[in-house]
Amino acid sequence: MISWPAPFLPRIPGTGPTLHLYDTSAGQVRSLAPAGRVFTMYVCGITPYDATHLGHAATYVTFDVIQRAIRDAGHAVRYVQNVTDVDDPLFERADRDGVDFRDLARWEIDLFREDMTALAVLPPDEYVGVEESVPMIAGKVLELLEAGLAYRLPIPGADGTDIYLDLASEPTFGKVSGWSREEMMAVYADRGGDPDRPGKRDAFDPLLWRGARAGEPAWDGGPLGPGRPGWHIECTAITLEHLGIPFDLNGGGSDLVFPHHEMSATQAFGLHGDVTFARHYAHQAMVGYHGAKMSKSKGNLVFVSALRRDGVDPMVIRATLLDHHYRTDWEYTDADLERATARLDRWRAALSGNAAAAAEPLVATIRERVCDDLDTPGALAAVDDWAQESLAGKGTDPTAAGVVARTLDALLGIRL
Ligand code: 5CA
Ligand code: ZN
Repeated sequence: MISWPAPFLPRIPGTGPTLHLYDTSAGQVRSLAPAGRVFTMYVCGITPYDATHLGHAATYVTFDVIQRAIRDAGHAVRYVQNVTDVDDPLFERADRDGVDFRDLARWEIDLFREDMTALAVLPPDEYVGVEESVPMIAGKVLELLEAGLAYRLPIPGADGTDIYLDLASEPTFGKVSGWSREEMMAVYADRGGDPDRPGKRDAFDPLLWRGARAGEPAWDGGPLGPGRPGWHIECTAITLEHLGIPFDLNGGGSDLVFPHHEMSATQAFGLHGDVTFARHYAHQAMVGYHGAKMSKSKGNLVFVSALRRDGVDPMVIRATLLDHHYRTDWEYTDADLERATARLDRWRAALSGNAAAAAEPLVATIRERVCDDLDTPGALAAVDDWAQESLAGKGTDPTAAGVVARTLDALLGIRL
């Protein structure tokens, strides 16, 4: 499917350093550069049954800053993102509202595109829906079945079968999260797993193909029978098809570490025989609101589109997100927006003076802060210092403002 328009990426003097980023799988900060000619990244996309909230926006802005840092270091980037437009929550919401699930998905994807455009997020090179990929994904499930790595289970009370991956045949299971089985079990059912399904060989075996049920949308699965893909196999298959493995960076919110990214990698081993799926895993911490993780199922949401409708400058939203380190959970309050609004006002004032403090040290500090595990709050604080100095009349450089404005745009995605 089409993604959204790419914002202009201004050129700035020099080249940035190598990005250092925490790798969830290694449990430490590691340098991140393309293993091949082009940096390859896959970030898990939305399930389009509701509008983009600040938690989603935090995730996509974080990976946007990563992409900008990789480009600033002189590398080309190839970026793939999926859309989970075939899944239970989408069908349930569509049923509740009496609309076709395809219409609901189309509206929400359109809104997401608008939000991403307003937030100046660089679009993926390939934006891939599940519905348009069902035959390809079904082909991968069939491969696993024919290789003896998956098994069928009868659907209780109906014809047909579901298909599960046999984790006993997957030696890499557990390597992405590094979690114990107890830690996995504590979240598995909440995150879409079905540990108690009778007949499963292992409680964690992931669903690869859900056979058709009455009242549920289903697609032709050829030898698999009618049905639809499970959640994790969609990201494995789309990655294999559109990016290839191993690839440089797999990302999403921290709620995807287990089971989603664990299973995505495990299934790829079964299909490709390569022990490495992604070379590096990064995860955005959870953004909360009113005491809980912002989530569509809980309904405690602050929508990007609602803020925009209320007249909030999308750059204020972006600056709010960047003022929180990506690895720290945080809770949104209205004070966040007020702080960011005042901050961008000061920056604009400093940028519109006749002379400002020198740009080069600030450009170097922003690069250094961003490349130190994405210390975006530190980068914003450095801009504050520069603005304060400039507004105090200490700067004498008439060209600095232009360089600083282009740097804020290129590295942080903040257009003023
Ligand atoms: N379609 C799947 C991924 S394949 C999915 O998780 N969709 S989602 O709509 O629920 O979330 C979209 C992205 O936002 C995911 O990367 C998810 O990890 C991230 N996300 C969801 N809620 C939050 C939150 N409260 N804070 C930060 N990131 C979040
Ligand atoms: Zn995914």
